[in-house]
Amino acid sequence: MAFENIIFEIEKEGIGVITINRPQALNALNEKTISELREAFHKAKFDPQIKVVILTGAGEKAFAAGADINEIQKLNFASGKTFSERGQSLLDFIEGLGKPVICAINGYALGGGCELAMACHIRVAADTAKFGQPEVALGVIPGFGGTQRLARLIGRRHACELVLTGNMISVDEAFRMGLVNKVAPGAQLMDEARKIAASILAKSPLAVHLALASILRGIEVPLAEGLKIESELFARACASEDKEEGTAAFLQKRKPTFKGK
Ligand code: CO8
Repeated sequence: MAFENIIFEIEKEGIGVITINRPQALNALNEKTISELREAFHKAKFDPQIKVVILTGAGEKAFAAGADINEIQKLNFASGKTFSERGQSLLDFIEGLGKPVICAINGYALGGGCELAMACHIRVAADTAKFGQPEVALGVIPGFGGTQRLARLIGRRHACELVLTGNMISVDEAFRMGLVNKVAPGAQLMDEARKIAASILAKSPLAVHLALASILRGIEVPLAEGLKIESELFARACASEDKEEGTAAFLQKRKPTFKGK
């Protein structure tokens, strides 16, 4: 597929890999890159060949060093609001893709880059990665969901420190805070992400889809409502061919062959 600022590939076994490819600008997210990411994730959502997406950055230095500061400099009240809303809607789309998205963070994940990583479902980071929300140093605030997702993900205490100081943290600190799931040596980062993808791909695609929906829908509502959502989705899983196959395979001591139905 012909993109200028990203690479979109479909690997064997149902993995779509989207790579932000502006290493000369540390993969900063300009308008064009945001549009291309939107298009690629749209294709990934509706391509039945793709069951899991891995999102990463080109080069060894950065996953994404934020929104493009050249563009931020030109924003005023109205265009700033539109820019923020466009970024937020891309990240909402990724979070609600309906398929697992694994973020392989190969270097700096700053500002919009950290926000993009947070919209993914699982984050694996290179041991050289650095994280931060440095927007206040530029006189702005996180605008792609950072003030919201960060506090939900790692709690108000750590979120306030990161957003208010704008300081960068190491991957070890990010792991301790719960911002990343796993840390791997840089050279093994993609293999680690593929390992997680393979583990998901071996399971029922329908159950994975329903489980993800249950987590994402349930987290924003009171527990009692979340439990209702879970029961409904559990019932849907119980009525599926995958549940027949999964339980039969277990009882017959064989590997299941799931159809995603
Ligand atoms: N935007 C544009 N260009 C960038 C960005 C960026 N975010 N980050 C790096 N670059 C460019 C540099 O300008 C430089 O370009 P050139 O070679 O042409 O001079 C090139 O990438 C390499 O960068 P450095 O020379 O700076 O590399 P260093 O290794 O010295 O430093 C850093 C690496 C520490 C990552 C440094 O580049 C840096 O601090 N970058 C900016 C990080 C930042 O502040 N990010 C937050 C941006 S704001 C944001 O993301 C807001 C999101 C929500 C927006 C909502 C708006 C309404």
